[in-house]
Amino acid sequence: MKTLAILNGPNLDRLGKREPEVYGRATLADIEAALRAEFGGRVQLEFFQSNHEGALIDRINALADAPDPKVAGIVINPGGLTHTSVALRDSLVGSALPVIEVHLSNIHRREAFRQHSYCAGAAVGVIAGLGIEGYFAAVRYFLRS
Ligand code: DHK
Repeated sequence: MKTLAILNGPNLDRLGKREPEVYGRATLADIEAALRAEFGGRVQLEFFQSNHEGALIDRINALADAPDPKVAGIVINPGGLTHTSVALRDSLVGSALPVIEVHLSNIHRREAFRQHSYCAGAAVGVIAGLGIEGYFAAVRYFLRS
């Protein structure tokens, strides 16, 4: 069975409470439960959330250095680090693992500063604006690829 890492960055621990009109009412625990319910028998899902850039980078580097079989892919919502972090991008590129970047909101309809993603260049694909469906679509992609 494949293993996928589902990584979430800063402030995504407050999903459900934080700007629900933008990010929805589902909590991160709700998303994890829904993904496990949908895909549990078909793929092993490893969830990790941190508000700290370095902790995310440490996790990605550990995934990259893990003995084979490594995770089959990374689904990451980098939160605000999307728009700021060269270091996170470098870690994703350096991992040589396939990455899908997910955003709950459509970052391209929002403030100008959200319309550039440092991480997108490290990703095979980017999903934005589909709410929690974006995580489902990303996992489905890895299951089929
Ligand atoms: C989540 C965040 O926390 C923001 O900083 C990004 C992203 C957008 C999202 O839509 O999931 O700009």
